[in-house]
Amino acid sequence: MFKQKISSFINTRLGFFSLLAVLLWLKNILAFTVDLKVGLENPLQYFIVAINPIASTLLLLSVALYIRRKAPSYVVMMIVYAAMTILLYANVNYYREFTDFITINTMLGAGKVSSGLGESALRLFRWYDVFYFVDILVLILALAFKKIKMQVAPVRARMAFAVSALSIMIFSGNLFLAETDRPELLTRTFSNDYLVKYLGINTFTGYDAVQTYKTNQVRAKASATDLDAVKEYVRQHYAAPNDSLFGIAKGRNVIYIHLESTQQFIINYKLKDANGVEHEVTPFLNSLYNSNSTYSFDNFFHQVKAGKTSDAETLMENSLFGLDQGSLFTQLGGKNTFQSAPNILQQTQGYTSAVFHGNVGNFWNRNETYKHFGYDYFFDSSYYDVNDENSFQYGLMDKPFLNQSIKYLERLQQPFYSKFILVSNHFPYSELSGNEAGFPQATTDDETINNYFATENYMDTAIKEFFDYLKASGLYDNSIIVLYGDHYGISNSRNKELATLLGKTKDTWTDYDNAQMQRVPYMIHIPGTTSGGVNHTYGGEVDALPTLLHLLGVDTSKYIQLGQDLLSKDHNQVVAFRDGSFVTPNYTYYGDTLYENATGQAVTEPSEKLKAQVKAWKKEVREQLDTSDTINNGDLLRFYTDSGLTTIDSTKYSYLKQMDRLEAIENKLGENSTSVYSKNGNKSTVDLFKTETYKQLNPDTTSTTESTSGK
Ligand code: GP9
Ligand code: MN
Repeated sequence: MFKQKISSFINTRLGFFSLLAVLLWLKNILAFTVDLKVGLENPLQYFIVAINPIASTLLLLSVALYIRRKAPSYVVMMIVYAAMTILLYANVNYYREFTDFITINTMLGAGKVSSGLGESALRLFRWYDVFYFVDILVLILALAFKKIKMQVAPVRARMAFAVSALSIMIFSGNLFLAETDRPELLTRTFSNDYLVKYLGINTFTGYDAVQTYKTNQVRAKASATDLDAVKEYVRQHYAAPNDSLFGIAKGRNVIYIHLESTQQFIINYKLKDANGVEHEVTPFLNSLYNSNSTYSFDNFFHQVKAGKTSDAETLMENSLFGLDQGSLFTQLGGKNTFQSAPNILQQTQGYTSAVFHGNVGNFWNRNETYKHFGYDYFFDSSYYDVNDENSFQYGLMDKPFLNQSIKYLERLQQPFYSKFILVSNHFPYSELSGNEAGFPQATTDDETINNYFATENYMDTAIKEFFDYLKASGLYDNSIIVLYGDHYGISNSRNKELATLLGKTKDTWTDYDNAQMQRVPYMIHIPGTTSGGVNHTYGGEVDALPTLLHLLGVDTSKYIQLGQDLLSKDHNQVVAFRDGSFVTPNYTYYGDTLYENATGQAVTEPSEKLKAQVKAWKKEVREQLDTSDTINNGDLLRFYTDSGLTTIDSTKYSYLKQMDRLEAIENKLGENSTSVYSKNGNKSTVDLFKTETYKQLNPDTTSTTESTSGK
């Protein structure tokens, strides 16, 4: 009886439509259960993934319901159905190889990408993949042999419209839940994983198509002549290197250590525990900071916006800003031409380059962006042993991360330019568990603040272990090690709570203080030199690249870089924030208010002279930001030839099977191989990395906190 009802329902157009919708939903569930590991963390996320295909499936299929004639209506339904299946399956297959989803650019560039599609799609085939397609054949046969009858009477227009409207309602609900779980999803677009997890494959593809269209429009309008103003800006703002420091680190390996969410206030900070005993939070970083082999900066500001970590990377390695909205990495990273640090050093000094990061490669679209930056290697979480014990939401914890990186680091040909992106000091600074627990907590009313010190302390120990390895392996002496905080860790909304720990009070805390809190550490450690010290120059992340290149003896005058060498006598100390606010040594302009640094008070009645000065600063800051946007949005570096650099062909880069590549290079070079491994008589130096837990290092301390989170 029931069976009969179903089969007669399927013999109606609406019934057939429903059947297709259910089948597609099942295929999505299959895909997300077996292959698409988008990191589901809570019941709400499971629920969202379960509903995310529904809205788009109904909407696209409902197009056929508006067609009155029988055959065309069924044909359109089947075509839409097959197309959605193909899109889903193509993504599943692509994900198996690249742990990422197919963007419009990937589709357009498919012919150029040698791996991943076509031939390797076959290799990636799994037996159960037949479930994606077998039903299409069955349905076609069933229709052809009239096992499923096609209804002649059309669906009423009102009904078709109701289905479309329903799909839009479901979509709104879906989006609402997505934004509840992950605020700013669409404005910040963290990664394709995130978009697919929350919105489904179809919507992701549609969203990506719109974004791609928009960027292509701007790009199409840009031309080489737009570069004239940019070149003029760069010419006027060029700061010549300091002669006594130019080239002091020439030919050395570069090791960048990206200090996640680390602010300058943590340097030399001592946290009082419940008994009033002081604990130095980052003893190792402090020793570097205070060393005369380190050029340390105490007025160095981050300049990121919504792209957070990725913006910091953009700034540090390109001397360009991130975008005013969203992340440059996700929007343009896989499309634009860049003249980034790894590329410049490769082409002018023969450096090999590599990034190490314990999170999935598609976070912030790094796997694509790094190719455009010219990174030879990118070791993402797929290269590490990551499990529930040693990782958290954003990937591998810093100690195992640095430890496990050695087996790759030692195989790089020297000199190398490398970047280690730490991550365990990431919001929400969850309590450390087991043997890593024990560093005291602060006792404010804000949990996030309270545990920040413990994760900072953990990171500090991880860095010390890494330095010990560098010394033991001999890498230390011929390297320049640069450490920088990427952005604030405690947001402005929490700063009042933090105030008490900084010797200030909640009531007197203002936006002036918020602005000053945007300082992040910037330390250039050059073993063997003794002319370092704490430099009070005001500067920001945009200034890092020319600073580094000059130390490496690279002339930067022919590159399009918007920052200035911090060690140059010509360095201009107006530090732009991405929203147009700024800090200078004597004044701070933040949240539309001008403050005097000496008093921290708002300047309510500025003199005419000061007014004119502020106006000039605002203009200067705007010009720097606008120049950056013109370059990035118009992809202007594709027209820039004066640098003498050959444009990167990103399709020649791949981050698969990198160990094979490293070994092949060593073998080919034989005696001339300069990797640490080769120099060590083809023996690994992995054992030189010594790691210890907090408990091992502090056997006397009893844990002040009972840890529950496990991460
Ligand atoms: C993720 C990590 C964090 O891989 O780099 O990025 P953030 O959330 O700080 O921008
Ligand atoms: Mn970050």
